[in-house]
Amino acid sequence: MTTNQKLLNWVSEMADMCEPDKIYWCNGSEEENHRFLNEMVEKGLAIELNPEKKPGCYLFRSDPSDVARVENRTFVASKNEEDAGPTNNWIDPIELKDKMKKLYKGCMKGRTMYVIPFSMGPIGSPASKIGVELTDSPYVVVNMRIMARMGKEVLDVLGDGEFVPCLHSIGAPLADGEKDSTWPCAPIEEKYISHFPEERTIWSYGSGYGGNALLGKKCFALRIASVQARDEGWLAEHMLILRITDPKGNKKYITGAFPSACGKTNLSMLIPTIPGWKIEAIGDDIAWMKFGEDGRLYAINPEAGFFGVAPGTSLKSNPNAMTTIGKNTIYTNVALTDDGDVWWEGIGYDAPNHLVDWQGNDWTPNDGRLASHPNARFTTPAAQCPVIAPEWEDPKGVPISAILIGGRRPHTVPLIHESFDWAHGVFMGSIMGSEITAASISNDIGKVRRDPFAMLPFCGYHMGDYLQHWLDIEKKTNSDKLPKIFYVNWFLKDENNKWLWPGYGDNSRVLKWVFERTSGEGDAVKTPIGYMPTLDAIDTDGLNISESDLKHLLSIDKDKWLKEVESIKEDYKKYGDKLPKELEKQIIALEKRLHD
Ligand code: O2Y
Ligand code: MN
Repeated sequence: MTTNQKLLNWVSEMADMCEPDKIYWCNGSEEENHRFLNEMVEKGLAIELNPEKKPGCYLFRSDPSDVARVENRTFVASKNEEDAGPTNNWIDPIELKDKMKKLYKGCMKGRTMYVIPFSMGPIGSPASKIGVELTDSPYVVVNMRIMARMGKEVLDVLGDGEFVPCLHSIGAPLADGEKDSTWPCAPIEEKYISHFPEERTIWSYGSGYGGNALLGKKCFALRIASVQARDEGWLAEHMLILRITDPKGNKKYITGAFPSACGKTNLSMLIPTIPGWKIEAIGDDIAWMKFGEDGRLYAINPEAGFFGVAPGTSLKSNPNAMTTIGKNTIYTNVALTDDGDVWWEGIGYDAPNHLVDWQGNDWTPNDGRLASHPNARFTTPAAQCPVIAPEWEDPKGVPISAILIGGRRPHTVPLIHESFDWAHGVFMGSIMGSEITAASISNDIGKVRRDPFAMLPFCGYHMGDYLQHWLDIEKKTNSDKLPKIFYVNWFLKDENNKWLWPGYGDNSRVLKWVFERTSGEGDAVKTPIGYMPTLDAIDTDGLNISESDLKHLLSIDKDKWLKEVESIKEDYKKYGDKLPKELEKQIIALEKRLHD
């Protein structure tokens, strides 16, 4: 097992508090995985899909109250409130631990406590970090096995070293003889997804779903890792990583930060529409970037799988994802067909006449209800992706030439612009975001929710300090070694609310310009907001797009940008004294350039 005394002590202390019936150390083997899956099928917690349609695949249905990350129950409990900043929920760590210890007391009665040693990043890579998750959910175990490297090999590499302790309970103890439900969890007001950044510890209680429960992902690889990255001089980011190859065989690596649900998974594995170009995936959600000896930033994907949104995934939007999820995949909250396959809205073909919906009820097409939950997920091994880059597990990581940032902006922000330099790129990252469309926040419809580097829900410390950390990265190397930063916007609309850019595989046309710019090529004009491609610099061969639409995509409206400046100034107020001075200078300089 292990001789790591700190780990043994912690497991025994947590077991004393949670009082599980049994403790099981996961070895990560195939046999163990099948055993857990079969047990869950036998207990009615999971459904094995038809092996002729979806070999090695299982369907789970969550409780309707436990279907997504819960930002309002996610806490950053730093010692000082100021260190968490205005965009995180803060509770004093002593008070929070007291509260949670009461909930944890006896919370695993009638259940097994699984010990999951896991590595974020390839096992043994100097860029990787180890965590140990304790959980009473076998669903979490089988998902963690896909999303991270887990088991005995990790314990061997850990030795007596440091690990991030991650405690998780679904918060549903079982009394003697009590029948279990199919997705036990605690009520919303008892859910806590808590981070203790100084201690590098995670405590999660009450939810079994996704980012709340698979603690290697958002909790460790972003919230805790962002604090480690700040202290150790690197970047833990909410970014995809892709490899792009030109027709001559030259390769470059690009990362991209986009807010949740902006198509990172699709972009990371897209099939280019321009002949001879190739895109291969390295990661679809998280990038850890550290300096190599040559002064360049190298990225690893700390994850081993994709936890993607099923609805909307189709042969049109993402054929490579559709192939990836054809086997050995865990589906959560999608609909079940009568022949043991899955279906969801936006899968690209009509629903059959009968389905069982995500809540286990009969469903027919004219019911007027969704058959799958909008946040239904697939958990699938990255290694199965037909376009996974061969070096996706290289322990050194891959050298990054360009960083993309972006969001959903139907107006104002052009298809692409490039920063003048690193500091200007950080400014662009600080102002990115999406226009608000959701009816639940209807007062804000049309306003921009700024989400710096897509990290607002995932940064484990003050966002003002985070932006300063990005600015400080420049001082660690020569500026010509740093990636170039580009702001992309696939979501521009015309006055009739029609998309101006086709998106999907045609986004490769924009990536081609990025590739060229990082090679000292690609025509550009200097504008007040950055460098923009000339009209003929974007390859539109074979694309049916009017010149006026292209002009709209590649131009800026100064009046709209002056309004944007006002909205940025307003947004910046929330950082108070922590707004980096450099960003104050950048907004003044942008305003001046717009007036010149
Ligand atoms: O709802 C959840 O628990 C999952 S959220 C998620 C999953 C995969 C990748 N990104 C995200 C996100 O919210 O950014
Ligand atoms: Mn994400």
